[in-house]
Amino acid sequence: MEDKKLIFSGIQPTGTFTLGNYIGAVRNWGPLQDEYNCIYCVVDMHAITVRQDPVKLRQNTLNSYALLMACGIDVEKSILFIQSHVKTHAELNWILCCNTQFGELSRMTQFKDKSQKHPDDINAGLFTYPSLMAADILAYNADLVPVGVDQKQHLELARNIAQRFNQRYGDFFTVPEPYIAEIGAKVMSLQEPTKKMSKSDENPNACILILDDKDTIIRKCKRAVTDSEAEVVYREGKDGINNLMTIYSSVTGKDFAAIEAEFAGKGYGDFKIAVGEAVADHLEPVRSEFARLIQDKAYLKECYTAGAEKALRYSQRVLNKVYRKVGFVDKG
Ligand code: ATP
Ligand code: LTN
Repeated sequence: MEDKKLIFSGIQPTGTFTLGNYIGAVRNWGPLQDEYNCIYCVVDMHAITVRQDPVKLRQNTLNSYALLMACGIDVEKSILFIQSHVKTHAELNWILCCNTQFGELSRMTQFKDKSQKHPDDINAGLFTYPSLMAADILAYNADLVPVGVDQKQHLELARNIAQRFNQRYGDFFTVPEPYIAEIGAKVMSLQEPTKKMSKSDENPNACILILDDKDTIIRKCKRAVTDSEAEVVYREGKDGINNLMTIYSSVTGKDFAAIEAEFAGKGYGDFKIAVGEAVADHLEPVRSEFARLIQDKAYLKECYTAGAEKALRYSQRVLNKVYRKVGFVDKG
């Protein structure tokens, strides 16, 4: 276990995962398990930086945990847990907040976007969200963080926080690297293909959810906004088609040249149906595995309890050293 590099990533339980979450992040997490030591987390503490209905949050958190398993995370190989079960994250967050600058947090585009979306609740947690994310990662001294491209700025800040701490208190934290897929790091909205596909989009046709049934997926693909041409080619300015080609490529493994050849002389209608079918077929095993897992609440509880214990053991050792470094008195 010791020589392999360590991977950490997390996902918010703010709803069912979209195809964007899946292609950009979660689907890559399973295959990493053999090469790396992996720690994955459902970040419920991050989710409450925007208002959540408590009943739904609990349900979404359990669903997200089961979904991660259904997407290929094996609890025998990886540590999989729920963030609020492991107190070291909040404790390290405080130390890191004291090493994060107001100016740095003010520049975060996610903070600006979410403040604009929820002008009546620009809370301190939303502002310090990136410090908690840094705590998630640094509590395990992770080397690599697999995320979609939208999280790059947060990761850059986590690196700055780690470097600043190391300068102030002596080398300690590993400075984490982002790990971003070449294709599909930013899946776009089906309705506004210049915007990222997001769980919290109000237009249900804008995103494919990974638990959507086949008909729904095909219907959403058919309605996807494209352009007024009729050529399935990957080219600047064809945002809608580029996005559908990216999706199709991600689920079939075909490259853009092969896709262009396959649909030469055919219209967008045929292409959209093919994309919908390929996505639905690809997601079918995830859907059925999720349906099986979510029935067995006792088993899920066993898994997340064991995951939290392992995560705590690991991160407590790191936190103890941090406390010593900053000058807190040993509890003994
Ligand atoms: P919300 O809409 O609630 O802000 P979200 O859909 O952006 O949520 P997160 O939980 O914030 O999802 O992100 C989980 C992971 O999925 C992150 O690694 C993020 O980079 C990735 N991700 C999210 N949306 C996309 C997308 N459209 N394309 C590629 N990756 C994405
Ligand atoms: N901010 C991330 C979720 C997240 C995360 C993390 C990702 C919280 N903590 C640690 C990687 C590593 C997002 O996806 N919005």
